[in-house]
Amino acid sequence: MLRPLKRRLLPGILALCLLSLLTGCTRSASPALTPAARIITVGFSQVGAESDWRNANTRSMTEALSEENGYRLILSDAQNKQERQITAIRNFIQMGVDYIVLAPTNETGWDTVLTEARAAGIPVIVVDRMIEVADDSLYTCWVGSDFRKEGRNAVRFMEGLNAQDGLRIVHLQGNLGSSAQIGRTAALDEGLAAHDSWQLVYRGAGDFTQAKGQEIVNDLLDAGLDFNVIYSENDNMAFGAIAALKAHGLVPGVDVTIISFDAGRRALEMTLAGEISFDMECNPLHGPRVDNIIRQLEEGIQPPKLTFVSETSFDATITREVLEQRPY
Ligand code: GYE
Repeated sequence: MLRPLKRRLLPGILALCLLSLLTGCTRSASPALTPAARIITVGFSQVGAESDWRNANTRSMTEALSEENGYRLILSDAQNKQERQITAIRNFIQMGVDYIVLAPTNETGWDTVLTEARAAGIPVIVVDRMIEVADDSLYTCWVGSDFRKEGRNAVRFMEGLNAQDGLRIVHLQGNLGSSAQIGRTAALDEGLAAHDSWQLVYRGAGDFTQAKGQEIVNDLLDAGLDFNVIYSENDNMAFGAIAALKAHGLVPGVDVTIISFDAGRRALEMTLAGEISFDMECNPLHGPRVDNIIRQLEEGIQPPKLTFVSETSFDATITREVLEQRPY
C-alpha cells in the first residue's frame, strides 16, 4: 500500500524542488525575506538581593527571559524600596516595553502606577508576593506561593513538638507588609490562638536578612531571654539566628528548635545536620513560569489570574540524596 503512494509523491516533490531552484523562492536562497522573529522586551522590577531565595529567583528570571529565548530583559533592583519600584515601572512605561514583571516589596500602594501602565497598554505580570489593588484588572495575572499555607504547615510541625513546659517562641518576621510576612505571621497567630501552652516571647522584623536575624537573636540572648523555639520567616534570618546561638554556646536543634522557610540548599545542609528542625519550601523558580505566561499572552490566551506553586517541606528525615537533587 505504501509503495505506490510514495511513487506517486516523489516526482511531484522533485518537480517542486526544481521549480523553487529556478525561481529562487526557497527560504535559504533569500534570507533577507525571512520575517525577523519578534524580540519581546520585558522590564522586571525585582525587590532586591536580601536573601538566597531572592538571588535564586533573579537567576531563574534572567535564565528564562534570555536573548536566546527571544527576550530583551531590563532588570531593575529596587534595593527593597517601593519608591524605587514605582520609578522603575515609570521608566519601563517611558521605554515602551512589551511587558512589565513586578516582584513587589509589599502588597499595597500600587494603584496609581499600575493605572499608568494600563493607560500605556502594557500588561503587568506580578510574581512572588501579591498586590492589593482596588481594581484587579490593573494586573494581568500573578504567580507565586501560598504563604499562609506554608505557615500552617510549619505550625502543624510545631504541634508535634513535645516540650513539657510549652513553647516559648521567638518570631523573626520578614519585611512588614510583604505577602510572605503577612501569610506566615497569620499562620503563627492562628497557632498561638489555638494553643495555651504556646507563648510568644518576642516578635520583631528581621527583614529577611541574615545580619538582622543575627543581631536580634544576639540581643535577645544578651538580655537573658528564655526561649526554646525560633520561628524564622526565611532561611537567611535562620542562618543569623544559628550563628548567634552558637556564639552564645547554645546548640541549634537541641537547645532551641528552629523553624524556617524557603528550604534553599544551604538551609537544607543545616536541616541534614539537625540544626534546622523544619524547613518549608518556598519555590523561587518563577522564570520559566513567567516565560510561559508571556507565550500564552502572545498567542492571545488569557492565563489564570492566580497560579499557586505547589511546595513541600523538609525535616530530620531528609537524606543527602534528596538534598543533592534540589535545584536551588
Ligand atoms: O521567603 C525570602 C525573600 O517573597 C517568598 O522573600 C519571598 C521571600 C522569601 O527575601 O527569603
